[in-house]
Amino acid sequence: MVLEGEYEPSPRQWVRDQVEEYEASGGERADTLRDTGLPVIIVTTRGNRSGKLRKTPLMRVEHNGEYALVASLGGAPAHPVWYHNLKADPEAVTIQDGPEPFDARVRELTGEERDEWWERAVAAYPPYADYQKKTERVIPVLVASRRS
Ligand code: F42
Repeated sequence: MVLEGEYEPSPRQWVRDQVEEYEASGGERADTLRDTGLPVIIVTTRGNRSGKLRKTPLMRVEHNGEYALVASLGGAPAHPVWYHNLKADPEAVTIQDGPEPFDARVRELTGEERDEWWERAVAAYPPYADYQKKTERVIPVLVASRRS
C-alpha cells in the first residue's frame, strides 16, 4: 500500500459510519447508498493540507476494472475536497470495491472520454444527470486505474 498515515474520519457522521461498517465487513455491509440498493466504493485520498488519510464513499461506476469518480457533491456549487486532494496528488489513492483496497492512480477526463464515462455514471446512478442541471460547474469525472 502506498497510502500510509493517520486516518482522519469524515466530519459527517453518516459517512463515517458507512466507511467503518464497509471496512469492518470487507464490503459485505454498508455497500450501498442508503436504501437505494446502488453500490458504493470507498476511496482513500491524502488531505492536501493536513496530509491525513480521508475516506470517501462514492458511487460504484466500474468498467473493465477501472472506476469513474464523479465529483458531484449532489450538484453543489463547489467541488468536493477529495477532488482537490486527488488533483494535488493523483497517485495517492486507494480504491476499495469488496474485501481489499488496491492502489490506483487517477486522471481527470475530458472530451469524448469524459462523455463515455459520464454515460456510464448516469446509467449506474441516474441522479447524476439532475446534479449536473443544478450546478453551473461541469462536474469533474476522474478515472481510477489499478497500479501494478
Ligand atoms: N459524493 C460525490 O461527490 N459523488 C458521489 O458519487 C458520492 C456518492 C456517495 C455515496 C455514498 C455516500 O455515503 C456518500 C457519497 N458521496 C458522494 C458523498 C461523499 O462521500 C463526500 O462526503 C462528499 O463528496 C463531500 O466530500 P468532501 O471531501 O468535500 O468531504 C467533506 C465533508 C469533508 O470530509 N471535509 C473534510 C473536513 O474536515 O471538512 C476535509 C477533508 C479533507 O480532505 N481536507 C483536506 C486535508 O488536508 O485534510 C484539506 C481541506 C482543504 O481545505 O482543502
